[in-house]
Amino acid sequence: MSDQTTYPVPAAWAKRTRIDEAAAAKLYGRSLADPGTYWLEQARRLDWIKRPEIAGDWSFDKADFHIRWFADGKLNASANCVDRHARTHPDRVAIIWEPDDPAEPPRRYTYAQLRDEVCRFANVLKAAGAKKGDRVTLYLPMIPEAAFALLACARIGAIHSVVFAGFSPEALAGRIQDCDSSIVVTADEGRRGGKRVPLKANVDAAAAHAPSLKRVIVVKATGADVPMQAGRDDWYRDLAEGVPTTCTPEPMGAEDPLFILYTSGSTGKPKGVLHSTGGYLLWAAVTHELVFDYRPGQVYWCAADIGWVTGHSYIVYGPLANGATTLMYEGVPNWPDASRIWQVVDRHKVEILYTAPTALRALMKEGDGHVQATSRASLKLLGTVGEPINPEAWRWYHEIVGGGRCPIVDTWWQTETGGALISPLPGATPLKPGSATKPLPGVDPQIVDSEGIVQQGAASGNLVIARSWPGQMRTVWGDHQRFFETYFSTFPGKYTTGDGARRDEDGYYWITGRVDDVINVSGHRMGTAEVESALVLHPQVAEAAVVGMPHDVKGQGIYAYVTLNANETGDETLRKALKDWVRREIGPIATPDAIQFAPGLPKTRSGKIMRRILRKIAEGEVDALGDTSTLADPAVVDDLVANRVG
Ligand code: 6R9
Repeated sequence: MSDQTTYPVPAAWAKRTRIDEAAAAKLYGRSLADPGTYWLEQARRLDWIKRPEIAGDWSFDKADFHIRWFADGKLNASANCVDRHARTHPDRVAIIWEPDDPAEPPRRYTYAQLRDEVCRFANVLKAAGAKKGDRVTLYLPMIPEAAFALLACARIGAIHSVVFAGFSPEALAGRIQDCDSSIVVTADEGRRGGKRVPLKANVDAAAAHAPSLKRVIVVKATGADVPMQAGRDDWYRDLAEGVPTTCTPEPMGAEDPLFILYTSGSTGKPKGVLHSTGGYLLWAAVTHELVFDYRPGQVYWCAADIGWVTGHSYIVYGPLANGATTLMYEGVPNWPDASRIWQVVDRHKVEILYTAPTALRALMKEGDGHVQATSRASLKLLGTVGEPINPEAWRWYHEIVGGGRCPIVDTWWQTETGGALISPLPGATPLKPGSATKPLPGVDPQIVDSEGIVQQGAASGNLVIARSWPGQMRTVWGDHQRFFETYFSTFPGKYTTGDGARRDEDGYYWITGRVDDVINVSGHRMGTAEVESALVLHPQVAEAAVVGMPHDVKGQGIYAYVTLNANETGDETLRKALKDWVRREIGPIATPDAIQFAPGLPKTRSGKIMRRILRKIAEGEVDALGDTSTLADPAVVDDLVANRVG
């Protein structure tokens, strides 16, 4: 798994870097030795309405559990991402938008134009009744309006909750209801890889299960004919007509919520991860500059979707807070063909590219020709996020894509962390393929064993973070108890990441994957319980157990064991019906890759499913099932092994 080759900082980078290895070590040391001074100093990069005088104020202990950063400060996130740059550099391009179809022209928005668009959108939301603290759900494709809508919410102090446009009406309805949101912003349709996604129709279907929903604002994206419900639905274009392009930013406390983003956990119901205004924005901005060594004028492209945290922090908030030129791409990496990413790089002279290992593996399979047909001479730095990158994909990215001259920043983080926590600094950190390398300033990771004992030196175990950092999530929406229980009760006094990791003799971290019942499918988190709940809703299904299986493009695939009701038989037709069912219930990313019909599941005498065994079978490691003697009926295992799908 681990590649022992170390890649030194390339000479060209060593020459131009603002932070070399010694400086990085010093910065890191200072951030932990005197966090108060360090963070108040860092906070100066933001424009505050009232500058904070206190930095961190937190305790992870049960008795006094609280997390606050810059609590006496006041600011507005959209003013930081838009207005201050529109004042100093009105004509600098803020957003380059590359459409799905390469035959269409890209669009560009300067900071001055972005300010106008965000203000207009903010005024439309206000007129629709959105106020400070209200939740606004955004269910949008990757169009510029998605960025405007996020920033418009931030401007008026409304809390945005973005729901990935690939999620089903059921998933959307659950997320609208959970945060009691009355406004949804959507589009007629989305476009991805030449295909249409019926977003407005999905909202209509969701509305039946989401009584809190009162207003639907529809952006015209494809011009499709969609039914509009009088009194509930309006075209954004109509509402925006004649609306002023100025809107005073709402003064927000640093601890006021900026957004909610739902993510899968190890239990059935997705959690509404809540982020703060000040700490989150600062973390996104600081890490965007450090990790990507961002310099004004560079074209930077994070090829994620705004529906995921990576899109929030590294398409919108981080880069725009830094006055960057951020590229937003509507489509998919391999359409019309496997050259598209590299063509976009050439077209816009992208210098920094940030994408996911799964996309790289998919493109790698198509052969080097698609890459070599393009120049990519503009590229200076490459990044990855979402899952561990296998050394083979790392080397391909480095040699074939980057021509050996671009460092790769492998950034480890989570929806909960707000931004990168473990990552190389491109001008400072020698790289080891597959390792996210070292913690960023302010981040204090530890490896603990199952008892919570802190391991020193080279070690493996559970990855925890021993102190708070500004970008940390503040609560689970509507369930503060769940927040504490999920993240701070397993190893008291520490933030539990849910990931396993190894630290090598050089202090480099190697993330080994989730230690809980979460599967990482193409860099997206799927709770096994969520897929199981969807399966058992099917009238023919009695019971289901879902585990991860190795998948050469997705990283992990979804393997479902399904027990049918008595008198039902599992055949190909039902298998397909169940896959479609889950796809409809949750969304395409949750579609099982393999379904095995199982007359029984391996259970302990107390009725607990032994997932360890199911995982081994799904992985094909049928000779290493371990101790099965505690099972209520050890014979079920033989059947499972004999009928393995693979
Ligand atoms: C940003 C994001 C978080 C989980 C995380 C871990 C995995 C993310 C990684 C990585 C190894 C990396 N993960 N980045 N594993 N190396 N560079 O992906 O957030 O969707 O919440 O997923 O993804 O397992 O715990 P999120």
